[in-house]
Amino acid sequence: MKKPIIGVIPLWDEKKDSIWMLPGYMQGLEEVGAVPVILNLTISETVLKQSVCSFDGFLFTGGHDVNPKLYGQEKKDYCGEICETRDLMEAYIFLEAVLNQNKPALGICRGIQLFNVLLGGTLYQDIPVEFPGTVNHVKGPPYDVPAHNVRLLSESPLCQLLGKEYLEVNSYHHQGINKLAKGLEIMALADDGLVEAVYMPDRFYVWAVQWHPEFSLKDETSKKIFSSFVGSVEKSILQKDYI
Ligand SMILES: [Mn+2]
Repeated sequence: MKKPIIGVIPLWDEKKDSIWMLPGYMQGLEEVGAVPVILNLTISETVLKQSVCSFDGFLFTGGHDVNPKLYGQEKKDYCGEICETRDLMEAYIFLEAVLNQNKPALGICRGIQLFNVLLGGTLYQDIPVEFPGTVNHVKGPPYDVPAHNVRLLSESPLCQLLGKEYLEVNSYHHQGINKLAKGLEIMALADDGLVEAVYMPDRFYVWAVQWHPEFSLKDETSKKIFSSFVGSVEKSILQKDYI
């Protein structure tokens, strides 16, 4: 069988005027049987339209803060840098590929925040300011070590996948979900109540996590998350072939 080809949203370095990529995203996908391809950072509708058709699934990577305008708020001083091109490009791909064509998608860090905003939810622009609590979500390097616990909701597909109720995760995010969007269901919560994983029950496969499995590829959990995504992409290809 042809390996699934996954479009990976590029990272953007404004200072270097460069797109770039963390190898963990690519390795994480490749190790479980996919062919990952870094997309161009573009808002060309022609290119995006063809990308949506050509790729079997999409990985929404970490990165810049989502523009608060998209959830009806002014950008506060403590909000981080934004990347308007990413906001536009990812909104297009999410709408066309995920919502209209039901293609599988995995969101990581910015990915979970973006999905929530595009579906009508809001974010904390800075967790330490707007949602201070007992859990440190903004842990510095090294990024592959656990930072805090999450509780997996027992009926959630993530809990079923991992077969446990508690998980230690890394944490390298200063924003997070405030108002949860309609259409998303919670799969994991931190001890302070912050949403750490979600999915869309009415889509073939849309999962997102607030932590970084791409930094912890040696963990079985991270491998299982990438594997469940790529497995669902394979299944979606088979289903289309039979229709
Ligand atoms: Mn966290």
